[in-house]
Amino acid sequence: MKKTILTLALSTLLMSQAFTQGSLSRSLGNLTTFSREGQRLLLNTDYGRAELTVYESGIVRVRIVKDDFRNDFSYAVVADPGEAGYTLEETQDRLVVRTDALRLDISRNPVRFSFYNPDGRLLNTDDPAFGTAWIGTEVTTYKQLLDGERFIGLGEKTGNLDRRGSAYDNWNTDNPRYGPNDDPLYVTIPFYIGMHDSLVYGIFMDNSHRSRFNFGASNDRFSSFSADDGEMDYYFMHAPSVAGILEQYTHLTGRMTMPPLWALGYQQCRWSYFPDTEVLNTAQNFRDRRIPLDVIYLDIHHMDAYKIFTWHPDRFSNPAKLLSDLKAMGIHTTLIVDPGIKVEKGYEAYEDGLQKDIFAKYPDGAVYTAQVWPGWCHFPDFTKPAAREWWGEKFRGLVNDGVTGFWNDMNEIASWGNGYTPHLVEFDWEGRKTSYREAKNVYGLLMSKSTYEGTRKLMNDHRPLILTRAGYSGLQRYTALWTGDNQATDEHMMLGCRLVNSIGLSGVAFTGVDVGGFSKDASPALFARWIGIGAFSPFFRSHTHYDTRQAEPWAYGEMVENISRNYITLRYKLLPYIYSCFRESSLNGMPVARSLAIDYTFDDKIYQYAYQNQYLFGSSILVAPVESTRDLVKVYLPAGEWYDLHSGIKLNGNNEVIAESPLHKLPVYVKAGSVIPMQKPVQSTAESPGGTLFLHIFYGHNNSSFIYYEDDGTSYNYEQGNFYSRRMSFDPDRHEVVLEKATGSKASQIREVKLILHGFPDGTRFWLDGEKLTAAKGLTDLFNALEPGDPHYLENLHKPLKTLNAGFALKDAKMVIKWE
Ligand code: NBV
Repeated sequence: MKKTILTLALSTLLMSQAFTQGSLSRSLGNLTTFSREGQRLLLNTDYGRAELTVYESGIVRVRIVKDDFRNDFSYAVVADPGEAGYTLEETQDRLVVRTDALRLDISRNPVRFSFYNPDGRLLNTDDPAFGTAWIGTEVTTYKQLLDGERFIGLGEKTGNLDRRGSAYDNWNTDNPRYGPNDDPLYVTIPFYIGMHDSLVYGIFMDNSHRSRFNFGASNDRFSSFSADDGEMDYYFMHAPSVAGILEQYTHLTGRMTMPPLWALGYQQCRWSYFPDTEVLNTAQNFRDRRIPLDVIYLDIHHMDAYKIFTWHPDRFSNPAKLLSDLKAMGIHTTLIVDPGIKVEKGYEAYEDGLQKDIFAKYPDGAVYTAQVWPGWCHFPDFTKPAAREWWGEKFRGLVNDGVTGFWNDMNEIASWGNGYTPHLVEFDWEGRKTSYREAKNVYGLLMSKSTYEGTRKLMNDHRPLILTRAGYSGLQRYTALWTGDNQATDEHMMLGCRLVNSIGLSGVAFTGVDVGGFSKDASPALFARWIGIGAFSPFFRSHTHYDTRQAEPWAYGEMVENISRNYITLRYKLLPYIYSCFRESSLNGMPVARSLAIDYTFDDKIYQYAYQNQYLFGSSILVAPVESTRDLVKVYLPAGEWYDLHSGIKLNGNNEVIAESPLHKLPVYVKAGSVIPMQKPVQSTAESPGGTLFLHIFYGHNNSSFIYYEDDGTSYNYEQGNFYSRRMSFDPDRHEVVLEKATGSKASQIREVKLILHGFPDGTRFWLDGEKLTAAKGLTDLFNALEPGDPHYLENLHKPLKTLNAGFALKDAKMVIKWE
């Protein structure tokens, strides 16, 4: 045994020497000197330098350069290092850094990093020969691949949930009609989570140059991450669970502010609804058909010659009137905004932008020009503070007209000629100056930031809906993200679930796809199925290309209209639950659509091809997406017990089940022991849901707790405590559901609570604070989402449910419901 270790150490040493002496690549070499400065440890090596910062006890930042460190600046990271204590031990062959949550070993000859948990179990270690190395300006960190190691995350990336065996490129790209394995797409989130041996860790490489992540593609030796230029700058995170890593990553890169409540309703889009009468007709159709709707989108045809911040004079001759008519119907309007500003004498944004010097330029001072929808355009340099201010202020007219949503498109930057932007175009980068090579991947992030900050201010601190196509780590602070130009195929619908889940694993909770598919015509079946899945997606919007068929929920015949109404209505009933999940995300970074890898990390089954698209919507609802062509599907129910939403039947977890999946029945399950708050259906969030909260309690053997949350839905006053929130927990041992004392300074809208009890044994009796609850007659299961819908659905629903109902007044003090 000893001999093997010795041989290994020797060969490592030889490898590292051969590497540094003869090859094109060069790594750090040996440690020469080091010093400790507060949270930082500075290392000088034969060929470079490293700076380690104990950011938090579970987070260490690693910076590595060949020459000197540059200004320490990031568009992604918003947290400063904390003051977590650590010890430094020096031995002959290594330095050892210890915090409460991890241990970092730094070998001296050569310098390599190995991370351990506090019990001394290996989390992650450099490839002994390569470590961090350069080929020209390209810098790469190589990590040893460990047995059974899996990788998840990296944001908007195609492929499998477990990314082992794949490699990816980060270079924000307008990739129209992308296929299910295409890469890169529109967004760069250079953050992933690795797991093995019941241990998890996260790595975020904060470098916006073109970068590559290799999870053991075509080799079984290392995983690696590299950037074309700049520093190796990565954050190593360790926590006991995936959720803990997400909390750490969103501590670093920020969390979302609460979106407006209306943005969680159903949203209708197409390229493009015009003229104004067509927009109103579409809206009226929703109301006439009793299909709930909160938002309608205006795509590029709303503009005059595609000039941003303008209205088409004939198609939209009185926009303020149109928007107020829509508002009166309870509908918000979202407008598309592209970054390209048309080069045209007399066009205000162009003249003013030139005069204020806000556009990106060539090194010789000429303004960069490329062609896109309006023809030749200039592009604001969003890395320049004055340009961001300028852009934000430009929305004044639109905000005055009543626009409340802003959809940032084409911000990769996309232009004709394959979106090719010459690398030499220069960007301000807060005064430091850089080229497009470094600025491209943050362009969408900063456009969204400018749009968010500008419109929020103009809307007197009411919440705008911001949506973007491109972005970089941290985008969740400003905007929702959709996955761009997908296709109307089953394959894409399933891919969309993986994309949304992966984006959720990367700090961005508010995300969704074009429901129905952007290019190609959806079949009626596909549209119906997709609406079902969309209802359980954080961002719920239908959208389609201009050359596709009519694509509103009623355009595919009566059956699809009914199914759509059913699922959209169910979405609205679930809003108290969904809104509470968004609040959770804004507090701790947990996504709303949760890959099963979050809660069932080491259950191999969830990574299988057949099950990898499944996810939890919030903490309690399991969704098993299925193609539109299948009436039966195999579903994997992870550990625990699960109620079939449709039949009410309780099933054992750790189990593969065959689920019926005709179009009106998306396989959806509720975790036993859950408490799910719901409301009565409404046609939009502008309509009051009344004062009754329907509290669904699903009997089970496990404890659970859920934090119910309300605020005014439109302002940021919740940041000053103006909200209403309370923990609701289920305890099967104590036979109790407890509504903890309410917190926050807002009064609840709820006057009365109705309990809808699922799966309690026959004859169970209930008490509220010692007083017996009587079962009210006539109230049926609120999951009955599908009232006016497909008759077959109704046949099957409820029958096996054991439902007891009782209503009682809500008070803010602690309330205890007991059963026997
Ligand atoms: O603005 C038109 C489209 C839009 O509908 C779509 O959602 C974006 O992803 N936009 C792309 C430009 C079209 C390029 C072909």
